[in-house]
Amino acid sequence: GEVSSIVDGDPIVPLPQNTDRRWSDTSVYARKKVLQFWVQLPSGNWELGKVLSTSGEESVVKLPEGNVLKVRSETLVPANPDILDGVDDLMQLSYLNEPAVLYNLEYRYNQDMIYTKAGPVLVAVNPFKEVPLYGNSNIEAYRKRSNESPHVYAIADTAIREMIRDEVNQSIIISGESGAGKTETAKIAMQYLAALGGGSGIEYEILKTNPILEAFGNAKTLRNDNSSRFGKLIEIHFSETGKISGAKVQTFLLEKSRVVQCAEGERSYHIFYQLCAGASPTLREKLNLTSAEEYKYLQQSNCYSINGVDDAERFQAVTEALDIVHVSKEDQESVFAMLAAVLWLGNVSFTVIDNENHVEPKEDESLSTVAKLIGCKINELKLALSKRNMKVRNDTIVQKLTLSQAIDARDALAKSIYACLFDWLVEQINKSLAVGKRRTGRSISILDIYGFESFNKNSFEQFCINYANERLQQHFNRHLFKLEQEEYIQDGIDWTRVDFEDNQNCLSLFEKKPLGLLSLLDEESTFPNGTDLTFANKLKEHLSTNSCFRGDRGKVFTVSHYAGEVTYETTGFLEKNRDLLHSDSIKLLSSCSCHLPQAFAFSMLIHSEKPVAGPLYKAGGADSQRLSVATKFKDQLFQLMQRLGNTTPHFIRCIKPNNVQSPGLYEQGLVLQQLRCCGVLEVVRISRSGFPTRMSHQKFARRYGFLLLESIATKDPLSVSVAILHQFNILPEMYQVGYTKLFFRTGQIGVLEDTRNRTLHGILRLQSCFRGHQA
Ligand code: AOV
Ligand code: MG
Repeated sequence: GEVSSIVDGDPIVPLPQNTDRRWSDTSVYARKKVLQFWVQLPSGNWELGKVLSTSGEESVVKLPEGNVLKVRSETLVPANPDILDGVDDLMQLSYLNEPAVLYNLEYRYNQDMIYTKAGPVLVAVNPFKEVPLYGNSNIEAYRKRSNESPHVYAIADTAIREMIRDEVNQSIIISGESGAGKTETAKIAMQYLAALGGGSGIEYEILKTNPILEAFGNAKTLRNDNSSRFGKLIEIHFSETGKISGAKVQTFLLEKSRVVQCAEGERSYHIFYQLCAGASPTLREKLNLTSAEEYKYLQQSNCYSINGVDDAERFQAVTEALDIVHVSKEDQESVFAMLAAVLWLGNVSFTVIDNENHVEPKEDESLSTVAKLIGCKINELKLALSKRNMKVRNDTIVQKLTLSQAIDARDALAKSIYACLFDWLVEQINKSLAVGKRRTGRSISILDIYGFESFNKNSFEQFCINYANERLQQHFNRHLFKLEQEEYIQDGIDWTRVDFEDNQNCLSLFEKKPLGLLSLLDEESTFPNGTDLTFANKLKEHLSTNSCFRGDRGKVFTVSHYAGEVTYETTGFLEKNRDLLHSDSIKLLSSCSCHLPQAFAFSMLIHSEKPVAGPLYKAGGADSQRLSVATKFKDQLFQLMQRLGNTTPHFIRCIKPNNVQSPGLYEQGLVLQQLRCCGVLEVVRISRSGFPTRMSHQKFARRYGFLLLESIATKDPLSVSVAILHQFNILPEMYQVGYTKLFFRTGQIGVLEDTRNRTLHGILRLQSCFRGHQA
């Protein structure tokens, strides 16, 4: 375009494959007249500087505040001319280097332009404040295409158009670190789709799934006051006329452990605090509810409120949302009863009854309230929390529980009730949103999965979350890099291969059988004598040859993820992976008089891998047959990848500009690290130097053939295509003709589309004139 011609010569920085110096090679520019350079200060931040003099290998540069600095010439990175400040697609930058990209995003960010394109990918920088970019008038502007600046709305709009045009399902895949803005972005995309309307208020219902799922599945963490503790895929279905016809929510691996324990300064799931703060006096009495501060499960993190959030108000919003997705008032009350039961379970304490440390639950208010809320006899609850039926050969023996076993049994019950409740709610939501029988249309799926996590202490949850992120990263890589290049090569296009960082090695580390992280975890989980330490030792014994793995001392190992190294501590891995709920507890739930516990027990049983032989609730035995948590998660993930594989993906990369959730603060180092690990820069480079738009000869001929002014002798699609290209004077360097497809540089097809649309409108107008004339 006009701007890029301002700087002469080859605009693309050649990328040496060796990573660290990739952007610092300035040899190409040494000969050129670049006015400004980026200078890296000792802090790591980049600043614009003017070169005053160069002698030998050193240059003297002047910084904006007047400071003069002597630096090694080769560390100077050329800066773009001012006219390119804040371009809305990084592809337009003449000098595409790290500081230039950082500066461009920051420049836009400071003006509340939080969205920027990076070729085909949308980059969203979290503003941590309200920005005037949303709402109906903005939606309208994107629908009419009168606003073309990068936006989630624009992505959603493209997805709709491509769904209709290509008759292919679409997906919007949102990724980024914890707190980067994925969930908000997903909601913004849903808003746009919902604005298309449906009928019978289905679109409104779809939007209302958000407050429900967030109340039950989000919590305050140290990174994010509203952190999603589950992954979510929402599939929105459209009728043939492009109206919303229904939706389906799928969730992934809810972090159950949070129900019974969470770290200082974090909170358990929002709904607990909302219930305690917002329940009506009648409900409080029914559930024997007290304040959040009275519950042990909520006490341990010593954090009850979130700045700027009114839990009582949120509770009203959640109940209204439940009304809208048709959860009856009775069912809602049962849901709240389950929540109260979980809270009261946490308060159940034990007394030691003999000198072998065997215990019994204290018969107090907590115990009796739990029994009342789930609908069982106090004695049955007592038994389930203090004894275990074990099957030894053909006999059943009763084993008394020690204090720590009893606490585990209690916590396992609380976690299971909560997790089942969550699943049950998702099921109700899905029933309410169900697509009618005449399901003929297409769908757009929005994926909002927990971001890559790396804490000081990383456990099983981070292990699973980061594994999922590796899978998604591969999907991204595959799609944007591999497919891109393979397609050029297959179609006989001249293309110089670009290497990119593949994460297959890390994925193999997780998935290889029998010697991979997941297999070894499952194996150790089934050994009666397996412990977190024997597990760690096994990993070291078998995996040390993989370059992504490092065994550290004791129960610690480190994985080199695409986004950085994470050190995991195996404490609790086996237990969380086994996720045993003893059959006595299942039996207890199944015998309850309330319908939710019964439903939970039922779903736990049918989700066991093999049906339990003999009497339905045979004591003992059944536990070992359940699929491990990691394996279930892996299966879900594979299904997800398969589903996504059949869609046209649209990627949104969310960036967190600071770690303190505050507006206006843009930390270069933090942003850079995220840009690097999600491959945004490589994408831009490939896209710009390549031919990102492509269309088969047939399709091209069909779509634009009618625009030909002169008819040509042959109907052969290739010849028609070439004739069209000539008629529109498309410059030869702007396209390539492959064996099966045409490849275009960015923006080229837009010109043709505009002409096509104008012509079509002209024809329609003529037709309606004609009809009017006839009438
Ligand atoms: P996440 O989904 O990526 O984290 P969220 O979407 O929850 O992150 O965003 C975190 C917070 O950033 C939100 O609660 C908002 O306060 C703010 N925010 C994000 N996007 C916007 C926006 N477009 N406009 C205004 N504020 C925004 V996690 O689920 O923790 O991985 O697990
Ligand atoms: Mg989230």
